[in-house]
Amino acid sequence: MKTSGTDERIKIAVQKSGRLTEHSMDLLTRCGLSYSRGKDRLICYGENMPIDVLLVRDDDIPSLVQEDVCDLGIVGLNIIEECSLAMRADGETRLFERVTSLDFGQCRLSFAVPRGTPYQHPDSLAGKRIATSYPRIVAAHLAQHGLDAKVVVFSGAVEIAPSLGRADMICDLVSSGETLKAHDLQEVATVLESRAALIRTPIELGPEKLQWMQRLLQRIEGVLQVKESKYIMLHAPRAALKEITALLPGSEAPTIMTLEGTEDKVAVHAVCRENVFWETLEQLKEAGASSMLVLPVEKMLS
Ligand code: PRT
Ligand code: ZN
Repeated sequence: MKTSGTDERIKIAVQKSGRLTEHSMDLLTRCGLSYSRGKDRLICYGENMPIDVLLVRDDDIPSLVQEDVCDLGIVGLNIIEECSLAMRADGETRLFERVTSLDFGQCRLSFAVPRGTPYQHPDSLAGKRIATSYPRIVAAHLAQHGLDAKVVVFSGAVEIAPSLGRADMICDLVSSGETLKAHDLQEVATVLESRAALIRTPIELGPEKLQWMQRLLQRIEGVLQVKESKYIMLHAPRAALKEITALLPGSEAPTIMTLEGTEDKVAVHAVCRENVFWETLEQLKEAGASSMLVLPVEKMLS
């Protein structure tokens, strides 16, 4: 069995400069990683963990992870899907793995046509010239529907293809929809919902590296859980306990403590794995809760 190189430091590929950069570095910082930047500014050296960050173009991340230059990578599902299709077409049998989805980089890969063009999905795709930076995803979508169309590859500025007369429609990433609007295009169907994800090499890791990898993954899960979580403390009449605990969003087994000097009142402490909104507090109050406190959770390890 091939195991990852002799270097015992974990390498993570992160986008150098773009939409995912700040979120990716923030995630690693929240996992406790402190780092210094190399002179070439292409590598961040972990100071308190054997983890280094390679700053690269997002399109290169899957192959760096696939080829074991990096052990982990943070990249959008759109790139993961396009690269996986390319690697499979090249006959790769063991592909990099997707470890977990992250909570940033949300967008969708959608078809769009010039405003006012009649369109019925998917039949209207037949015979069209479709401009995209995701030729394999589009080709797979066409094949899935048994349709034939011409895929025109654009590496950027896909939205200008119809006005240049290079394509009848496009397939591109959309988040707010403003870019499509500015180019008089209309979104008609979504091919892929995307967000950033963590991927790992298909190569087995040596024991030391594996241990650090597991530690880091556990911390990442912790960071993801914490972002939405709140710690809630309140007083409740014992008789209303069932109703009150049912109102706590996403909480398992709250701690119930008797309040000194009272028979009928208890203190309830719970971690809520969803945000606690004012509406929830108002419902809790109506159910009899009082002295409610909602606190942010800083770290969590299950
Ligand atoms: O230089 P490098 O190759 O690393 O960067 P890049 O220019 O290829 O990528 P970048 O930074 O633009 O995006 C990185 C990743 O962010 C993408 O692969 C997606 O996973 C994710 N993402 C999230 C987006 C968007 N939202 C997004 N809106 N990537 C691109 N866009 C573009 C889209 O292509 C279109 O041009 O934004 C425009 C549409 O945005 P709206 O808000 O007007 O709809
Ligand atoms: Zn890119």
